[in-house]
Amino acid sequence: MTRKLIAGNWKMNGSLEANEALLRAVLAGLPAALGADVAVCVPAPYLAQVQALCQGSPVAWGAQDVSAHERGAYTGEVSAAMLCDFGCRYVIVGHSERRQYHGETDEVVAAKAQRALSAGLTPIVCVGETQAQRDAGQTETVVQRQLAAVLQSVGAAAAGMVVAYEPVWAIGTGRTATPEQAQAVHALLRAQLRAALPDDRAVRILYGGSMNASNAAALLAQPDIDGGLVGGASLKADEFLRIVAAAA
Ligand code: G2H
Repeated sequence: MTRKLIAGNWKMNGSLEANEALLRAVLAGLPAALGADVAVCVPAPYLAQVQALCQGSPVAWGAQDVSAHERGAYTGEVSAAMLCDFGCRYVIVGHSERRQYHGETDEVVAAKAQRALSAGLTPIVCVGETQAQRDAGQTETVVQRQLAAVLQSVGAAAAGMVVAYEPVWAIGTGRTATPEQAQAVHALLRAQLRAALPDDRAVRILYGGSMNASNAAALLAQPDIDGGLVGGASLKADEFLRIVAAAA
């Protein structure tokens, strides 16, 4: 069975003081024999702090975005090499909040995934449909188009990435996809990966969207759900630890 990955997405939350308290509580609460991979994706200014706190622990860390460019005159951007300098293993790309508020297209997301893979990072590539798209019966078309853009751009290197299915209507709303709804989309994505890669199980497919301690076990029990990308619930140590326990 694929080892599951539980990745926290702190979004634009935190402070030096709050991060330290949160991470110390998470590190203290993890079991010695951890049965899942755990990571936190944090705001870029806190990478050095998180690296110092998590180095040598079972918790990996990463960022929430990366530039599509290698270096140069791109004010405000953070390059993949810079993330590597701070020990990042993961970087989220194409989160719906980036697509929605920053106009990231499938092509931009693919370029970011490519840049991350070239630098040795594991991109967590997010796909997902809006409520209007779901209502219009376009879920399949939308998520497959979003994933296809990345697969076409990165080719066989896609084996080094993680995919996250995050239905936009379930993000931060408290409205989770049912395990069956999520599984149906994960199975589609799995089939698409299977057609593109020799070992489709090499790519973990996470579910994201109001995952919490109460719904995690049922979601993670689905055959094609390989973990979770956890937003709000990753900001509470106890809640996050219970999600990790459900995955282990
Ligand atoms: C979806 C998720 C984390 P939340 O964005 O990426 O956030 O769990 O708060 O819905």
